[in-house]
Amino acid sequence: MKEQEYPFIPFERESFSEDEMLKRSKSFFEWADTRRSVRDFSDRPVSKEVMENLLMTGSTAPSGAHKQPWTFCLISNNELKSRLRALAEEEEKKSYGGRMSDEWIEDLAPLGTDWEKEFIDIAPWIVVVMKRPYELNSDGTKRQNYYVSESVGLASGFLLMAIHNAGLVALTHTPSPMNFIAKALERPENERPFLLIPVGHPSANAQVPDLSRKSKSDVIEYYD
Ligand code: IYR
Repeated sequence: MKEQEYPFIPFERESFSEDEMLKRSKSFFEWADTRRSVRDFSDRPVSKEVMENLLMTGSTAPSGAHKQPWTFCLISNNELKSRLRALAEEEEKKSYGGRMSDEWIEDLAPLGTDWEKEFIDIAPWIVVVMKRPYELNSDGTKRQNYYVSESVGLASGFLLMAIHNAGLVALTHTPSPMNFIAKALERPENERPFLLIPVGHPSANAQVPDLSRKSKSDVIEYYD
């Protein structure tokens, strides 16, 4: 290794035989493939400690210059949830009522979505993922973050997998436009809403659309 100005530490990892690797990669894929976006939530509680573990897993994601340009707003307050729901529905009514193109509405038809966002009231937790394009120094100056959407997308992906691993369900909801969320949560000027994610248990009779995922040949291009 090159001489480093900053400290480095030895890298530790688990290592597996080819056979173990094959088994582990296959079973992890099969498990990941059982994750579904769920819209029918139960109000069954989930502890704050569980939620903190999930969010800290999200926060292990790689990020541009290791800036970790995210904040997870962890909401359980019922009054605030209802307010967010009302505001989201106000926007969604406009979106479904004409702001989205016919093609978009047609593409969403198999998902069974509409402007109603009951899950924001029902799910025990709402996570609002905020992205931070820059940091605010104490003297009021700004310090840039990098690849912010990529970084926050990765953190959100890690979070979704952690939620799945805990046997819980989530929905990556994107009310659009989302500016109302930053306002309702009184977030600082360097934060922008990225995703609103209800987290909890599914309702007893939850259903999901009968969708299939793209195959290997659809998503992989080989350059051997
Ligand atoms: N934001 C709307 C519409 C919507 C858009 C996409 I792309 C989806 O995959 C699902 C919904 C909503 O949340 O209903």
